[in-house]
Amino acid sequence: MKKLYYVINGANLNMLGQREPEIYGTKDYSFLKKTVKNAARSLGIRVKVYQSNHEGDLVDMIQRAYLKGACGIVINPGAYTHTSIAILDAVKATKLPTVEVHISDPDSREDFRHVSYVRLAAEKTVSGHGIDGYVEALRYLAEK
Ligand code: CA2
Repeated sequence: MKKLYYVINGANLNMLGQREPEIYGTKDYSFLKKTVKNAARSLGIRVKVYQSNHEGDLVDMIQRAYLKGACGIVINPGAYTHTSIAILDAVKATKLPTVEVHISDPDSREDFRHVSYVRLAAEKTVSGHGIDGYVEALRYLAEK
């Protein structure tokens, strides 16, 4: 049975490609999904790709990754990165290897984006590599 990984995206990532292309690029969320699924196929793993604008739904999905026996999580919580202790606690509770991904590089943007709660539970952070950052994160987890 192929190993399963969860790729979880938070607030506003469904809007990719529709606004602020200078920050987030021109590719839309369906391209992101397709890219992640193609990468999973070539890495020989299974992925569940999920997006929600609601913090509690993201917590539910992190818990589900654990309950379904996933081997790791790739997560871009969107702006919840900078605010959500609930997401941090959920990731910590799963004890699953987790990679934090950001399409942009939040550390070179506004000060309020410099704090990341989820980073405290993440093994690795990939920032500023666009959608390719998700592939990098999945490859890291799959090759562990
Ligand atoms: O760079 C990232 O991936 C972020 O997690 C994206 C978040 C932002 O709040 C974080 O600081 C960094 C924003 C999600 C995307 O928001 C969009 C809004 C309008 C159009 C396109 C994307």
